[in-house]
Amino acid sequence: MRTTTALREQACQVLEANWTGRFTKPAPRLYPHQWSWDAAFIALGWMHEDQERAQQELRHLFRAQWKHGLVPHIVFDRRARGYFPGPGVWETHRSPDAPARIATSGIVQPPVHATAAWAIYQQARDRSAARAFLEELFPKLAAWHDYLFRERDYYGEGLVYIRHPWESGMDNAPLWDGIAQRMHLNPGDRPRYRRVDTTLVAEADRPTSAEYDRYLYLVRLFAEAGYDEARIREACPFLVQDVLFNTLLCRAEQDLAEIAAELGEDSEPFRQRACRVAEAVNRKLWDDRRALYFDYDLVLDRPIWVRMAACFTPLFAGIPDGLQAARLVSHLEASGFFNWDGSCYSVPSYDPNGLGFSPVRYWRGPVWININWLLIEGLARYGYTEHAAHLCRTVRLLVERNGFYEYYHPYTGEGHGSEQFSWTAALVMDLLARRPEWMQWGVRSTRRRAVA
Ligand code: 2M8
Repeated sequence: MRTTTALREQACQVLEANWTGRFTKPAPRLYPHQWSWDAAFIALGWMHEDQERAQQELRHLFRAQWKHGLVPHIVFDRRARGYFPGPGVWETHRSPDAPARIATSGIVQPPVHATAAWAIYQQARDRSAARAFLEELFPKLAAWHDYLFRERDYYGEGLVYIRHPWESGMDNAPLWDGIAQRMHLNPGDRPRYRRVDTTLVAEADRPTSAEYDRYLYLVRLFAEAGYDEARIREACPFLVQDVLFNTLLCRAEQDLAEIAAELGEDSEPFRQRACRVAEAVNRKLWDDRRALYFDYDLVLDRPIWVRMAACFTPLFAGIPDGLQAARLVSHLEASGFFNWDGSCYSVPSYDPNGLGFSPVRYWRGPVWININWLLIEGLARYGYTEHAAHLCRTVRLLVERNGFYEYYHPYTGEGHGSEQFSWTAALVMDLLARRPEWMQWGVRSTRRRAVA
């Protein structure tokens, strides 16, 4: 067992090693640029160690914001090499809204940024620097959320859609299998490319080539449409109202309302939007019979009944009422997602009993620390402290025994994907700082045994 101080120092070393002087890479070699939701999670770790770097992380990302508010999922670092697909594939110069001097992708990732900005402000030692940071970021965050509601909630339902699996952050989740099967690619539709990821980590850990063909097909469709949202909406075979994305947007609107109030601005519009999203998630994505939230496929006009750990995350934004929350927690315990007895490191990304579950392949089963962090905070929000503490201890065990990996085998705990992964380190730093009692090794669970 390592002391808390030693673990925190090791986590901090991961962030330090991935710090480029301008932003933090998600991983040393596999991800050499800046990613959008990674930046927010990474800032949540830096804020305990170095307030300036936490602020810098988000400033760097928002410098690449598009004119109409879109925050790109990747901000390319001109000095870095060895990532595919790079700027030449995205061709964002076809859009009048893309920044002229900064190379970016043309899709988004879940909006965790207002949540990170508000947390940084609350933790800040240098209050005046934090206030200046909030003042600078506030209009950019508002423009980001406005873009989402304007362009992605086209039907005014209170739910935004994503238009690429990468926009969910859960790239090859079984959620998208049905849509991928509907995307019949003719020989001419299959882009020619060479992947880099499978030269850096095990091929068995990563998405398949058939999945990559479809990711790139969609990217080409966006580029050919000049990134015009109306044209994309007409042609795109992938339009999904995702539970995780909308949950994080709902929470981000709540946090933006806090920021607005702190700055003396009108917070009401943000609060109202947060309530609208929460109501819409409950109205359209909640399945009362199955007691779970499900994504919705707008192209086929029907729910996607695939059970991911992300289906439980509305707890993070306070979306379910008390009864729904109790049913969600029962469901979590009764399924293979949550194990008091140590038979599985909780919580795997995908239902261990689901079709196509894999303990090692990317978003098809392994344990991801960011999803667990969201569940820990969500369970704590509703008073399920034993469950939250149990997850904290399993997170600690995973990193202590195996290091700061991108994801973990749910049965052996073995690390997969990239080592020295930034958001794993950052979120462990955050839990050690804010949830110290739950992160204590050896603290006896008040109920049954933690993973042993
Ligand atoms: C993964 O996604 C990228 C594409 O965006 C990739 O596989 O190349 C995902 O896990 C995503 O959620 C994450 O933000 C990104 C960087 O960590 O890697």
